[in-house]
Amino acid sequence: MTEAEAEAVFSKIDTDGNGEIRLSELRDYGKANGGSVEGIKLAEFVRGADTDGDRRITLTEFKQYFT
Ligand SMILES: [Ca+2]
Ligand SMILES: [Ca+2]
Repeated sequence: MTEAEAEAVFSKIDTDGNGEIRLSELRDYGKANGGSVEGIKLAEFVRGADTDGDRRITLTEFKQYFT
């Protein structure tokens, strides 16, 4: 996806708007989307996108994963 599309998806998931996605935000998003983020299973997404391993996905990590 494009950088702008990735940012749009990110802001949908980051419901408190603090610029990082916590696991609970991801779970809430997954519940509404059949357990996946853009067709990728949540567990797989976290493993792949959380490059520094702090269990939060920053916008930078998110964009690196999707663009
Ligand atoms: Ca957040
Ligand atoms: Ca991280």
